[in-house]
Amino acid sequence: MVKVITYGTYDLLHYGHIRLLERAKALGDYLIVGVTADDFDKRRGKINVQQSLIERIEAVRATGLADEIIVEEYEGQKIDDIRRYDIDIFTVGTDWKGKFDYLNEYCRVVYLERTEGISSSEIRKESHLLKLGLAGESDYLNKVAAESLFVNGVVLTGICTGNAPAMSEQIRKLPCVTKDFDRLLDVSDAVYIHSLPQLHYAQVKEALMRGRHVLCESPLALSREECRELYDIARDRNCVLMDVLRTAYSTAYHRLRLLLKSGAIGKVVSVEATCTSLRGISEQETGETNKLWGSITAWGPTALLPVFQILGKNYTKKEIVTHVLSSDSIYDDFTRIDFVYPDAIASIKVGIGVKSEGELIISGTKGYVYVPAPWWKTDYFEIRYENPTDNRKYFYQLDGEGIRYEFASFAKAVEKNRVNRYIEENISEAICGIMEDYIIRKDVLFIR
Ligand code: C2G
Repeated sequence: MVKVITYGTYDLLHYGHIRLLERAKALGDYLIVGVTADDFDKRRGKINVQQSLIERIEAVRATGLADEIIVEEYEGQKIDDIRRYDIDIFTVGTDWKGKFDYLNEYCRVVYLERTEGISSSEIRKESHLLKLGLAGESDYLNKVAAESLFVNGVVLTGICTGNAPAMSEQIRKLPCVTKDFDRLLDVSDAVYIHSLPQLHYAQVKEALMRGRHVLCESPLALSREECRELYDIARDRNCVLMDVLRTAYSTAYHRLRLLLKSGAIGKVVSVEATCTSLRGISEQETGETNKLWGSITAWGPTALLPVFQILGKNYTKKEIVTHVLSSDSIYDDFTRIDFVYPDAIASIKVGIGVKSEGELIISGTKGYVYVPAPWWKTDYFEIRYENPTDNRKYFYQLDGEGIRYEFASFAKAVEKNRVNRYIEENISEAICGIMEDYIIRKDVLFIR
Protein backbone atom coordinates (compact mmCIF):
# COMPACT_ATOMS: atom_id res chain seq x y z
CA MET A 1 0.00 0.00 0.00
CA VAL A 2 1.46 3.38 -1.06
CA LYS A 3 0.84 5.96 1.67
CA VAL A 4 0.68 9.65 0.74
CA ILE A 5 0.66 12.66 3.07
CA THR A 6 -0.06 16.31 2.42
CA TYR A 7 -0.60 19.37 4.65
CA GLY A 8 -2.48 22.64 4.51
CA THR A 9 -4.61 25.23 6.24
CA TYR A 10 -7.59 24.51 3.98
CA ASP A 11 -9.33 27.75 5.00
CA LEU A 12 -12.56 28.42 3.07
CA LEU A 13 -12.04 25.19 1.10
CA HIS A 14 -12.09 25.82 -2.66
CA TYR A 15 -11.57 23.87 -5.84
CA GLY A 16 -7.83 24.59 -5.84
CA HIS A 17 -7.58 22.66 -2.58
CA ILE A 18 -9.84 19.91 -3.82
CA ARG A 19 -7.88 19.44 -7.02
CA LEU A 20 -4.72 19.15 -4.96
CA LEU A 21 -6.31 16.52 -2.71
CA GLU A 22 -7.63 14.57 -5.71
CA ARG A 23 -4.18 14.42 -7.32
CA ALA A 24 -2.53 13.64 -3.98
CA LYS A 25 -4.94 10.75 -3.54
CA ALA A 26 -4.12 9.49 -7.05
CA LEU A 27 -0.43 9.24 -6.14
CA GLY A 28 -1.07 6.23 -3.91
CA ASP A 29 -3.58 4.06 -2.07
CA TYR A 30 -3.95 5.88 1.26
CA LEU A 31 -4.01 9.65 1.80
CA ILE A 32 -3.34 11.37 5.12
CA VAL A 33 -4.13 15.08 5.25
CA GLY A 34 -2.49 17.25 7.91
CA VAL A 35 -4.62 20.30 8.71
CA THR A 36 -2.73 23.13 10.40
CA ALA A 37 -3.63 24.13 13.97
CA ASP A 38 -4.63 27.78 14.56
CA ASP A 39 -1.55 28.41 16.67
CA PHE A 40 0.77 26.88 14.11
CA ASP A 41 -0.73 29.05 11.37
CA LYS A 42 -0.38 32.17 13.53
CA ARG A 43 3.26 31.36 14.27
CA ARG A 44 3.99 30.96 10.57
CA GLY A 45 2.36 34.32 9.83
CA LYS A 46 -1.07 33.18 8.62
CA ILE A 47 -3.17 35.52 10.83
CA ASN A 48 -6.17 35.91 8.56
CA VAL A 49 -7.54 32.37 8.74
CA GLN A 50 -11.32 32.72 8.94
CA GLN A 51 -12.39 29.24 9.94
CA SER A 52 -11.62 27.30 13.10
CA LEU A 53 -9.52 24.15 12.99
CA ILE A 54 -12.65 22.00 13.45
CA GLU A 55 -14.44 23.75 10.57
CA ARG A 56 -11.42 23.24 8.31
CA ILE A 57 -11.07 19.57 9.29
CA GLU A 58 -14.77 18.95 8.65
CA ALA A 59 -14.50 20.61 5.22
CA VAL A 60 -11.59 18.34 4.25
CA ARG A 61 -13.42 15.31 5.64
CA ALA A 62 -16.51 16.17 3.60
CA THR A 63 -14.53 15.85 0.38
CA GLY A 64 -14.19 12.11 1.08
CA LEU A 65 -10.66 12.24 -0.30
CA ALA A 66 -8.77 11.85 2.98
CA ASP A 67 -8.38 8.37 4.43
CA GLU A 68 -7.07 9.95 7.61
CA ILE A 69 -6.87 13.52 8.94
CA ILE A 70 -4.29 14.69 11.47
CA VAL A 71 -3.45 18.11 12.92
CA GLU A 72 -0.17 19.84 12.12
CA GLU A 73 0.91 21.68 15.28
CA TYR A 74 4.63 22.37 15.20
CA GLU A 75 7.59 23.12 12.98
CA GLY A 76 9.27 19.87 11.91
CA GLN A 77 6.22 17.71 12.56
CA LYS A 78 6.28 16.51 8.93
CA ILE A 79 9.42 14.43 9.62
CA ASP A 80 7.84 12.89 12.71
CA ASP A 81 4.66 12.10 10.75
CA ILE A 82 6.48 10.57 7.77
CA ARG A 83 8.23 8.19 10.16
CA ARG A 84 5.23 7.61 12.42
CA TYR A 85 2.85 6.77 9.55
CA ASP A 86 5.45 5.07 7.37
CA ILE A 87 4.80 7.48 4.48
CA ASP A 88 5.98 6.77 0.91
CA ILE A 89 5.16 10.14 -0.69
CA PHE A 90 4.94 13.69 0.66
CA THR A 91 3.13 16.09 -1.67
CA VAL A 92 2.17 19.75 -1.73
CA GLY A 93 1.45 22.42 -4.33
CA THR A 94 4.15 23.98 -6.51
CA ASP A 95 3.83 27.24 -4.55
CA TRP A 96 6.08 25.37 -2.11
CA LYS A 97 8.49 24.03 -4.76
CA GLY A 98 11.90 23.43 -3.25
CA LYS A 99 10.80 24.22 0.30
CA PHE A 100 10.38 20.54 1.24
CA ASP A 101 13.25 18.95 -0.70
CA TYR A 102 14.82 18.07 2.66
CA LEU A 103 12.05 15.50 3.10
CA ASN A 104 13.60 13.46 0.25
CA GLU A 105 15.74 11.95 2.99
CA TYR A 106 12.62 10.29 4.40
CA CYS A 107 10.27 9.72 1.46
CA ARG A 108 9.57 10.75 -2.13
CA VAL A 109 8.64 14.44 -2.50
CA VAL A 110 6.16 15.42 -5.25
CA TYR A 111 5.11 19.02 -6.01
CA LEU A 112 1.72 19.17 -7.71
CA GLU A 113 0.85 22.07 -10.00
CA ARG A 114 -0.95 24.77 -8.06
CA THR A 115 -4.37 25.77 -9.42
CA GLU A 116 -4.08 29.36 -10.56
CA GLY A 117 -6.75 31.99 -10.09
CA ILE A 118 -8.05 31.01 -6.67
CA SER A 119 -6.80 31.32 -3.13
CA SER A 120 -8.25 31.57 0.35
CA SER A 121 -6.88 35.09 0.77
CA GLU A 122 -8.60 36.22 -2.45
CA ILE A 123 -11.87 34.70 -1.22
CA ARG A 124 -11.41 36.44 2.11
CA LYS A 125 -10.81 39.77 0.39
CA GLU A 126 -13.82 39.39 -1.91
CA SER A 127 -16.15 38.22 0.87
CA HIS A 128 -15.71 41.49 2.66
CA LEU A 129 -13.54 44.49 2.06
CA LEU A 130 -13.47 46.71 5.13
CA LYS A 131 -12.75 50.33 4.29
CA LEU A 132 -10.87 51.61 7.33
CA GLY A 133 -10.11 55.23 8.18
CA LEU A 134 -7.44 56.32 10.67
CA ALA A 135 -7.76 59.20 13.12
CA GLY A 136 -5.04 60.72 15.24
CA GLU A 137 -1.91 62.82 15.49
CA SER A 138 0.69 60.29 16.62
CA ASP A 139 3.33 58.77 14.38
CA TYR A 140 2.22 55.46 15.93
CA LEU A 141 -0.29 55.51 13.07
CA ASN A 142 2.58 54.92 10.64
CA LYS A 143 3.16 51.56 12.35
CA VAL A 144 -0.56 50.85 12.27
CA ALA A 145 -0.83 51.64 8.56
CA ALA A 146 2.10 49.34 7.76
CA GLU A 147 0.57 46.56 9.87
CA SER A 148 -2.80 46.85 8.11
CA LEU A 149 -1.13 45.56 4.93
CA PHE A 150 -0.84 42.13 6.56
CA VAL A 151 -4.59 41.87 7.13
CA ASN A 152 -6.76 40.41 4.36
CA GLY A 153 -9.94 42.29 3.64
CA VAL A 154 -8.90 45.63 5.15
CA VAL A 155 -8.11 48.62 2.97
CA LEU A 156 -7.15 52.06 4.34
CA THR A 157 -9.31 54.85 2.95
CA GLY A 158 -7.85 57.87 4.64
CA ILE A 159 -6.80 59.70 7.76
CA CYS A 160 -8.18 62.50 9.85
CA THR A 161 -5.19 64.27 11.34
CA GLY A 162 -3.80 67.69 12.10
CA ASN A 163 -0.28 66.27 11.92
CA ALA A 164 0.03 65.05 8.31
CA PRO A 165 3.75 65.95 8.04
CA ALA A 166 4.54 63.35 10.74
CA MET A 167 2.81 60.65 8.75
CA SER A 168 4.45 58.11 6.45
CA GLU A 169 4.28 58.28 2.67
CA GLN A 170 1.88 55.31 2.74
CA ILE A 171 -0.53 57.43 4.82
CA ARG A 172 0.02 60.70 2.99
CA LYS A 173 -0.87 58.91 -0.28
CA LEU A 174 -4.24 57.69 1.02
CA PRO A 175 -7.26 58.89 -0.98
CA CYS A 176 -8.55 61.06 1.87
CA VAL A 177 -6.22 63.10 4.08
CA THR A 178 -8.33 65.55 6.04
CA LYS A 179 -8.74 67.44 9.31
CA ASP A 180 -12.49 66.81 9.13
CA PHE A 181 -13.57 63.66 10.99
CA ASP A 182 -16.96 63.67 9.27
CA ARG A 183 -15.25 63.66 5.88
CA LEU A 184 -13.27 60.59 6.94
CA LEU A 185 -16.49 58.84 7.97
CA ASP A 186 -17.96 59.60 4.54
CA VAL A 187 -15.35 57.34 2.93
CA SER A 188 -15.03 54.62 5.59
CA ASP A 189 -16.97 51.62 6.91
CA ALA A 190 -14.90 51.70 10.10
CA VAL A 191 -12.37 53.85 11.89
CA TYR A 192 -9.31 53.20 14.01
CA ILE A 193 -9.04 56.01 16.55
CA HIS A 194 -5.71 56.91 18.10
CA SER A 195 -6.39 60.58 18.60
CA LEU A 196 -5.88 62.57 21.80
CA PRO A 197 -7.72 60.82 24.66
CA GLN A 198 -9.91 63.87 25.21
CA LEU A 199 -11.31 63.36 21.69
CA HIS A 200 -12.08 59.65 21.93
CA TYR A 201 -15.61 59.78 23.36
CA ALA A 202 -16.92 62.34 20.84
CA GLN A 203 -15.26 60.65 17.86
CA VAL A 204 -16.35 57.13 18.84
CA LYS A 205 -19.90 58.37 19.43
CA GLU A 206 -20.03 60.21 16.09
CA ALA A 207 -18.74 57.19 14.21
CA LEU A 208 -21.20 54.81 15.91
CA MET A 209 -24.12 57.19 15.36
CA ARG A 210 -23.27 57.08 11.66
CA GLY A 211 -23.23 53.29 11.72
CA ARG A 212 -19.45 52.94 11.48
CA HIS A 213 -17.55 50.19 13.27
CA VAL A 214 -14.90 51.44 15.69
CA LEU A 215 -11.51 50.27 16.87
CA CYS A 216 -10.35 52.74 19.49
CA GLU A 217 -7.10 52.91 21.43
CA SER A 218 -7.88 52.67 25.13
CA PRO A 219 -9.25 54.64 26.98
CA LEU A 220 -12.50 54.72 25.03
CA ALA A 221 -13.62 57.67 27.16
CA LEU A 222 -12.61 59.63 30.24
CA SER A 223 -15.51 58.50 32.42
CA ARG A 224 -17.35 55.28 33.32
CA GLU A 225 -20.70 56.66 32.21
CA GLU A 226 -19.45 57.73 28.78
CA CYS A 227 -17.83 54.31 28.30
CA ARG A 228 -21.09 52.53 29.09
CA GLU A 229 -22.97 54.87 26.78
CA LEU A 230 -20.65 54.05 23.86
CA TYR A 231 -21.14 50.30 24.24
CA ASP A 232 -24.91 50.82 24.45
CA ILE A 233 -24.89 52.87 21.25
CA ALA A 234 -22.78 50.21 19.51
CA ARG A 235 -25.35 47.57 20.45
CA ASP A 236 -28.27 49.76 19.38
CA ARG A 237 -26.63 50.50 16.03
CA ASN A 238 -25.42 46.91 15.57
CA CYS A 239 -21.86 48.17 15.20
CA VAL A 240 -18.63 46.59 16.38
CA LEU A 241 -16.89 48.67 19.05
CA MET A 242 -13.52 47.32 20.18
CA ASP A 243 -11.33 48.82 22.83
CA VAL A 244 -7.75 48.08 21.82
CA LEU A 245 -4.42 47.67 23.45
CA ARG A 246 -1.96 45.66 21.37
CA THR A 247 -0.93 43.82 24.56
CA ALA A 248 -4.31 42.12 24.78
CA TYR A 249 -3.75 40.62 21.32
CA SER A 250 -0.29 39.21 21.97
CA THR A 251 -0.32 35.42 22.19
CA ALA A 252 2.17 35.43 25.07
CA TYR A 253 -0.05 37.70 27.18
CA HIS A 254 -3.15 35.66 26.31
CA ARG A 255 -1.44 32.35 27.19
CA LEU A 256 -0.07 33.87 30.39
CA ARG A 257 -3.63 34.64 31.49
CA LEU A 258 -4.71 31.07 30.75
CA LEU A 259 -1.82 29.67 32.82
CA LEU A 260 -2.76 31.92 35.73
CA LYS A 261 -6.38 30.80 35.50
CA SER A 262 -5.16 27.16 35.57
CA GLY A 263 -3.39 27.86 38.90
CA ALA A 264 0.16 27.70 37.56
CA ILE A 265 1.42 30.01 40.35
CA GLY A 266 -1.33 29.26 42.86
CA LYS A 267 -3.44 32.15 44.07
CA VAL A 268 -2.38 35.51 42.62
CA VAL A 269 -1.72 37.97 45.46
CA SER A 270 0.12 40.77 43.66
CA VAL A 271 0.38 42.35 40.21
CA GLU A 272 3.06 44.96 39.49
CA ALA A 273 3.24 46.61 36.08
CA THR A 274 5.59 49.36 34.91
CA CYS A 275 5.38 51.19 31.58
CA THR A 276 7.61 54.16 30.77
CA SER A 277 8.89 55.80 27.62
CA LEU A 278 10.63 59.13 27.56
CA ARG A 279 8.65 61.22 25.07
CA GLY A 280 10.14 64.38 23.53
CA ILE A 281 10.81 66.90 26.32
CA SER A 282 9.69 69.54 23.80
CA GLU A 283 6.12 68.22 24.21
CA GLN A 284 6.36 69.07 27.89
CA GLU A 285 7.66 72.54 27.12
CA THR A 286 4.89 73.47 24.75
CA GLY A 287 2.81 74.38 27.77
CA GLU A 288 -0.38 73.20 26.02
CA THR A 289 -0.75 70.57 28.66
CA ASN A 290 -4.36 69.81 27.83
CA LYS A 291 -3.39 68.88 24.29
CA LEU A 292 -1.15 65.97 25.08
CA TRP A 293 -1.27 62.44 26.22
CA GLY A 294 -0.16 62.38 29.86
CA SER A 295 1.39 59.28 31.40
CA ILE A 296 -1.95 58.21 32.85
CA THR A 297 -3.67 58.28 29.47
CA ALA A 298 -0.70 57.20 27.36
CA TRP A 299 0.36 54.24 29.52
CA GLY A 300 -2.35 53.90 32.18
CA PRO A 301 -4.68 51.65 30.15
CA THR A 302 -1.82 49.29 29.24
CA ALA A 303 -0.53 49.02 32.80
CA LEU A 304 -4.06 48.64 34.19
CA LEU A 305 -4.96 45.84 31.76
CA PRO A 306 -3.25 42.97 33.65
CA VAL A 307 -4.34 44.38 37.00
CA PHE A 308 -8.02 44.42 36.07
CA GLN A 309 -7.96 41.29 33.91
CA ILE A 310 -6.17 39.22 36.58
CA LEU A 311 -7.52 40.68 39.85
CA GLY A 312 -10.80 42.16 38.59
CA LYS A 313 -12.12 45.68 38.95
CA ASN A 314 -13.53 45.45 42.48
CA TYR A 315 -10.61 46.86 44.42
CA THR A 316 -11.55 48.23 47.86
CA LYS A 317 -9.08 51.12 47.92
CA LYS A 318 -6.64 52.91 45.66
CA GLU A 319 -4.08 55.71 45.92
CA ILE A 320 -2.93 57.69 42.90
CA VAL A 321 0.38 59.50 43.41
CA THR A 322 1.22 61.77 40.52
CA HIS A 323 3.70 64.37 39.33
CA VAL A 324 2.13 67.01 37.05
CA LEU A 325 3.57 70.04 35.35
CA SER A 326 0.89 72.30 36.85
CA SER A 327 -2.00 71.68 39.24
CA ASP A 328 -4.66 72.25 36.56
CA SER A 329 -3.01 70.00 34.01
CA ILE A 330 -3.79 66.39 33.17
CA TYR A 331 -0.30 66.17 31.72
CA ASP A 332 1.47 63.99 34.27
CA ASP A 333 5.01 62.91 33.61
CA PHE A 334 4.91 60.19 36.23
CA THR A 335 2.13 58.43 38.14
CA ARG A 336 1.92 55.46 40.49
CA ILE A 337 -1.35 53.81 41.44
CA ASP A 338 -1.61 51.32 44.32
CA PHE A 339 -4.68 49.13 44.62
CA VAL A 340 -5.87 47.11 47.59
CA TYR A 341 -8.23 44.19 46.99
CA PRO A 342 -9.90 42.04 49.66
CA ASP A 343 -7.23 39.38 49.09
CA ALA A 344 -4.58 40.94 46.85
CA ILE A 345 -2.65 44.09 45.99
CA ALA A 346 -1.55 45.72 42.75
CA SER A 347 0.69 48.58 41.73
CA ILE A 348 1.30 50.31 38.43
CA LYS A 349 3.94 52.86 37.56
CA VAL A 350 3.59 54.87 34.34
CA GLY A 351 5.76 57.65 32.97
CA ILE A 352 6.50 59.55 29.82
CA GLY A 353 8.80 61.94 31.66
CA VAL A 354 10.53 59.18 33.63
CA LYS A 355 12.44 56.02 32.69
CA SER A 356 12.17 52.75 34.64
CA GLU A 357 12.29 48.97 34.10
CA GLY A 358 9.20 48.08 32.04
CA GLU A 359 8.48 44.70 33.58
CA LEU A 360 5.39 42.84 34.72
CA ILE A 361 5.61 40.70 37.86
CA ILE A 362 2.68 38.57 39.01
CA SER A 363 3.19 36.98 42.41
CA GLY A 364 1.37 33.86 43.58
CA THR A 365 1.26 31.41 46.46
CA LYS A 366 3.18 28.75 44.48
CA GLY A 367 5.46 30.86 42.30
CA TYR A 368 5.53 34.01 40.19
CA VAL A 369 5.42 35.17 36.60
CA TYR A 370 8.19 37.39 35.29
CA VAL A 371 7.66 39.26 32.02
CA PRO A 372 10.72 41.28 31.00
CA ALA A 373 10.64 44.74 29.48
CA PRO A 374 8.89 45.72 27.27
CA TRP A 375 6.29 43.38 28.77
CA TRP A 376 3.43 45.13 26.92
CA LYS A 377 4.66 43.78 23.59
CA THR A 378 6.34 40.65 24.75
CA ASP A 379 6.74 37.30 23.04
CA TYR A 380 8.28 35.73 26.15
CA PHE A 381 7.68 35.14 29.84
CA GLU A 382 8.91 32.90 32.63
CA ILE A 383 7.19 31.11 35.48
CA ARG A 384 9.59 30.82 38.41
CA TYR A 385 9.31 28.62 41.49
CA GLU A 386 11.14 28.12 44.77
CA ASN A 387 13.02 25.25 43.18
CA PRO A 388 14.65 26.78 40.06
CA THR A 389 14.65 23.42 38.31
CA ASP A 390 10.86 23.75 38.12
CA ASN A 391 11.10 27.10 36.30
CA ARG A 392 9.47 27.24 32.88
CA LYS A 393 10.05 29.59 29.94
CA TYR A 394 7.49 30.39 27.26
CA PHE A 395 7.96 31.94 23.87
CA TYR A 396 5.17 32.87 21.43
CA GLN A 397 5.84 34.53 18.10
CA LEU A 398 4.62 38.14 18.08
CA ASP A 399 4.68 39.79 14.67
CA GLY A 400 4.24 43.55 14.43
CA GLU A 401 3.87 44.01 18.19
CA GLY A 402 0.37 42.52 17.99
CA ILE A 403 -1.17 45.34 15.93
CA ARG A 404 -1.94 43.08 12.93
CA TYR A 405 -3.71 40.62 15.25
CA GLU A 406 -5.90 43.49 16.52
CA PHE A 407 -6.88 44.36 12.98
CA ALA A 408 -7.45 40.74 11.94
CA SER A 409 -9.66 40.23 14.99
CA PHE A 410 -11.57 43.44 14.23
CA ALA A 411 -12.07 42.56 10.55
CA LYS A 412 -13.34 39.10 11.55
CA ALA A 413 -15.70 40.62 14.14
CA VAL A 414 -17.16 42.99 11.55
CA GLU A 415 -17.52 40.23 8.97
CA LYS A 416 -19.12 37.77 11.37
CA ASN A 417 -20.90 40.50 13.36
CA ARG A 418 -19.64 38.72 16.47
CA VAL A 419 -16.96 40.24 18.68
CA ASN A 420 -14.41 37.95 20.28
CA ARG A 421 -13.49 40.48 22.97
CA TYR A 422 -9.88 40.55 24.16
CA ILE A 423 -10.73 43.52 26.39
CA GLU A 424 -14.04 42.89 28.11
CA GLU A 425 -16.52 45.76 28.38
CA ASN A 426 -16.25 45.90 32.17
CA ILE A 427 -12.46 46.17 31.89
CA SER A 428 -12.85 49.05 29.42
CA GLU A 429 -15.16 50.76 31.86
CA ALA A 430 -12.81 50.20 34.79
CA ILE A 431 -9.96 51.78 32.80
CA CYS A 432 -12.15 54.78 31.93
CA GLY A 433 -13.06 54.97 35.61
CA ILE A 434 -9.43 55.44 36.59
CA MET A 435 -9.10 58.21 33.99
CA GLU A 436 -12.22 59.83 35.45
CA ASP A 437 -10.96 59.62 39.03
CA TYR A 438 -7.63 61.03 37.98
CA ILE A 439 -9.24 64.00 36.27
CA ILE A 440 -11.60 64.79 39.18
CA ARG A 441 -8.64 64.20 41.51
CA LYS A 442 -10.37 61.38 43.44
CA ASP A 443 -7.83 59.45 45.59
CA VAL A 444 -5.07 61.60 44.06
CA LEU A 445 -1.94 62.79 45.86
CA PHE A 446 0.43 65.24 44.14
CA ILE A 447 4.19 65.21 44.43
CA ARG A 448 6.27 68.16 43.24
N1 C2G B 1 -3.30 24.84 -3.33
C1 C2G B 1 -3.41 24.66 -4.72
N2 C2G B 1 -4.03 25.61 -5.47
C2 C2G B 1 -4.53 26.72 -4.89
C3 C2G B 1 -4.44 26.90 -3.50
C4 C2G B 1 -3.80 25.93 -2.73
O1 C2G B 1 -2.94 23.65 -5.24
N3 C2G B 1 -5.14 27.65 -5.68
C5 C2G B 1 -2.65 23.82 -2.55
C6 C2G B 1 -1.44 24.32 -1.77
O2 C2G B 1 -0.28 24.30 -2.57
C7 C2G B 1 -1.36 23.33 -0.63
C8 C2G B 1 -2.81 22.98 -0.38
O3 C2G B 1 -3.54 23.38 -1.56
O4 C2G B 1 -0.67 22.18 -1.07
C9 C2G B 1 -3.38 23.72 0.82
O5 C2G B 1 -3.17 25.11 0.59
P1 C2G B 1 -3.32 26.11 1.86
O6 C2G B 1 -4.54 25.77 2.60
O7 C2G B 1 -3.07 27.49 1.39
O8 C2G B 1 -2.16 25.68 2.81
P2 C2G B 1 -0.62 26.11 2.79
O9 C2G B 1 -0.39 27.22 3.73
O10 C2G B 1 -0.17 26.24 1.40
O11 C2G B 1 -0.14 24.77 3.45
O12 C2G B 1 3.56 23.09 5.31
C10 C2G B 1 2.92 23.06 4.06
C11 C2G B 1 1.80 23.97 4.21
O13 C2G B 1 1.06 23.53 5.33
C12 C2G B 1 0.90 24.05 2.99
